[in-house]
Amino acid sequence: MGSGQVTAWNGKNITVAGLGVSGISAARALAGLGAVVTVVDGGDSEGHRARAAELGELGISVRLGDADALPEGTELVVTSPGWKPGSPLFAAAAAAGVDVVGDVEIAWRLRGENAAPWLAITGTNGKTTTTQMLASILRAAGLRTAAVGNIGTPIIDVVTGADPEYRDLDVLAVELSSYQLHWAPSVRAHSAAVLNLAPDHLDWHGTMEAYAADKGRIYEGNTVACVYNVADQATEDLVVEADVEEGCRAIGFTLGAPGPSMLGVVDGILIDRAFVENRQKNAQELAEVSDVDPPAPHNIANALAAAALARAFGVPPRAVRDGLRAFRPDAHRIAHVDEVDGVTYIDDSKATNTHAAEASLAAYEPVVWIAGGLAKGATFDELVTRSAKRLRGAVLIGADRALIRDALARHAPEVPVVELERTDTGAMLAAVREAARLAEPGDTVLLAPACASMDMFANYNKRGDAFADAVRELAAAGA
Ligand code: UMA
Repeated sequence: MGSGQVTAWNGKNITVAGLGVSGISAARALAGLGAVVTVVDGGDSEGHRARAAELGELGISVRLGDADALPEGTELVVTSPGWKPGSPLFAAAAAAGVDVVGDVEIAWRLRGENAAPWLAITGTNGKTTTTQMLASILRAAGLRTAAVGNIGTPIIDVVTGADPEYRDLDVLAVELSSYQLHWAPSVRAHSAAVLNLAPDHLDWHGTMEAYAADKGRIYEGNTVACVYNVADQATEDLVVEADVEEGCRAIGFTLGAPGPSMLGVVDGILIDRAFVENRQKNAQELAEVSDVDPPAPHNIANALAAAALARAFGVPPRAVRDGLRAFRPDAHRIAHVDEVDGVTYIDDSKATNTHAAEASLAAYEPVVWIAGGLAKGATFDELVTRSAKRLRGAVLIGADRALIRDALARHAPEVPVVELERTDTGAMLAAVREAARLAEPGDTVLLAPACASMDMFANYNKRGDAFADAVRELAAAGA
């Protein structure tokens, strides 16, 4: 970081919104540069107080319990991604003529000279997996990298080198959520990908158009490649609308045979027709479909997007293959839990929206579907219509289960549905037992909730763990 950075922030009065992962890293970094930092947070739990005390020791003030008013003298608000644009704090900032930006914007502004370029990834589903695949490919090419952004170590800690593990990186694999993109107007990636676009987080963004526009921000100012999904026209539209650097190319990925300037699949081989000499005639083999774990269609698409970004960065074909082979998916993403009485139990707790749940349901038949939770403004008619013929039955849990029940009643009235009202810790075991009752040998019981988990669980990991525990209990009871 140059000395100009220190001067720019020294003595600046900054309000950080949110005392979570991103707020804490922003507050620490900015206070370290001499800014006068106040953190505000609507929560006031024991955890919040403990974190406030730690920041207090660094000279950072924290206001808990009331986060609506703008602290006196604020010159800039740095928000955590989860805060909705309509929050009263931002209205107060607008009224006072104070800018609001996010932690990713601060990370971009705090990058040192000769900073590592960003390869950025967004999309409704598959972001984390694709970002991790990309990091694995970059590592296989001998590059120093980290998977950051919406996952892992806060991005500010990585770019400032606050975490020594991340010093002297060659390139960053950056997962960006629509929230983070909304608050990051100056970020300019080397290359970026939008994997897919389906309704999600509409309670935060207000409309599908606003959500898409925020996702599309990722292409702004790209220098080498804008990677889009050939099967999802909306992602290509975002490329067309973006203002990119001269010479930046649009690169498609497809599960079919690739045209020129695309990556795709031919006879079980991942093929590059974008980053080759004479792309009209030539093609480069990258890897086999079986090198991708799991080799489900949506995951092959993720691998192609990761490969496209790596190739845009100049990574050789062999490193794409080696990186994909070395990659293992995280837990709770279509994880095989067990087989009990001839029925297979699959945990896709990560399917927190309808688009992800549909991709998951498409991989199994017949299936007993465990779904429900917080709908986040979604509707379920399309998902149910498209998946109805695969369903042996459905078990519904969580706060917004009635929305799914009504969609099933409208479009799949013949499918037996069990609704569980209980939300206590035993609820998942009850759901698994009901699913087992509906299932026949050869069926799959699939947890793909199409909803967020926070009405019943701390997060989707805990929901997946509860499912796996329940399946184990079921197996033990039958043994
Ligand atoms: N808070 C308020 N008022 C509000 C909203 C939140 O006071 O209106 C407070 C809460 O009391 C809490 C803090 O703000 O103390 C939390 O802020 P936050 O929700 O932005 O969460 P962080 O802990 O800072 O984590 C965020 C991302 N969370 C969200 O986008 C909701 C994390 O993504 C991300 O890993 C982290 O920054 C580091 O960058 C999680 C996520 O769920 C994984 N992301 C969404 C997704 O993937 O679907 C987008």
